[in-house]
Amino acid sequence: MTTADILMTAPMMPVVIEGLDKACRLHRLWEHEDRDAFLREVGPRIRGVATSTLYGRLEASLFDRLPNLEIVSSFGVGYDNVDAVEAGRRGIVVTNTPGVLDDEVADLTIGLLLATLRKIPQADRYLREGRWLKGPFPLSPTLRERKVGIVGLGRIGKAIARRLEGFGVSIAYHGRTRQEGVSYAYHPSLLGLAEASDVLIVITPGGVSTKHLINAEILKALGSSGVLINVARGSVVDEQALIEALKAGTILSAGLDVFEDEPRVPQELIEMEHVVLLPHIASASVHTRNAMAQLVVDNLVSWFEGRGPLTPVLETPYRGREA
Ligand code: NAP
Ligand code: 8YV
Repeated sequence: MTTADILMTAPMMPVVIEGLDKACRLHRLWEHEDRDAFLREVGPRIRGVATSTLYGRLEASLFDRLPNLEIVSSFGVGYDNVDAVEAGRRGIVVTNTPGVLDDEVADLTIGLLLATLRKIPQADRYLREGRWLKGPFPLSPTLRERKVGIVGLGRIGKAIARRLEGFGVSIAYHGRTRQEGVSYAYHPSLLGLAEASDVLIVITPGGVSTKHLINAEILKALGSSGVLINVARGSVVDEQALIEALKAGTILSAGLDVFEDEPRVPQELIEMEHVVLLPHIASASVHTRNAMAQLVVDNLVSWFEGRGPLTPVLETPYRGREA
């Protein structure tokens, strides 16, 4: 138990609430009608924030209200919900939840890829609607002999690639740097990877540096038998360009777990039969979400016990601190 005051901006999983209730003094911002007055009162005492990618962006203006803030512990490996550069400028550490979700997200990605190619949700609808009684489900495209390109061969990208090896497909990747210790073909240009692939799996971080990386030109290069799988962030794909490409047959189909304006999904995508759409569930099993939640707690506890953060993000590396 530490004496630290921690602010939670919106209700998180029970593992986080119960863990922080035990470990420190937890303040629940959402329970206060007059949040402004509440922040005026407790803001100067707050030393830690627990937040989640589920709640949209944690505005840097909140930092102004918390002058003694030391650490932001964010739920999710992606942390485009927190202005980590501004946090770093102010000496605030940001932590995320890497590693504990790699296998879950990779499993779901393979499931989404197969569902998209073999039209599994469409076939399920076909049976339920009684259409099988009138004739067999039409033959589908295949994963056989496909060339898969992974955009972002990081922790999760590598877990996806390892699974794909078992499917006997060719695997290549693009990122800003060549990865050590892998034998997959490296494409320094995304356009080059798209031209060489007929499946693109996108698993980069979100944020400004990857905004609309997948645009009309990349989709054209992927080609008319090409399939796009996006499990990264909606912002990485130009959604309007994707809709146009799907309508025009510039690419064959898409499997999407993430969207530009979640939870709103363009009606044009919803009405398309040749796409598979998921409500951002890649890490969403009880097992994995609990592991992520525990890491949110563990980062705060470790920090306030003077052991430093467990998983600080790149923009706020831990360089030790005064006891
Ligand atoms: P990671 O280990 O940091 O890997 C990210 C990879 O993306 C790196 O290989 C990096 O390589 C590459 N990358 C970064 N910026 C790039 C750019 N501008 N162009 C091309 N490649 C770029 O992260 P991770 O743990 O694998 O997670 C990746 C992302 O997946 C998260 O940030 C999150 O957005 C997303 N995600 C989504 C879900 C979901 O529920 N759908 C779940 C978990 C994660 P270089 O630095 O060499 O470019
Ligand atoms: C979660 C994610 O769905 O970790 C990420 O970056 O996108 C997912 O694991 C998300 O963090 C829920 O808050």
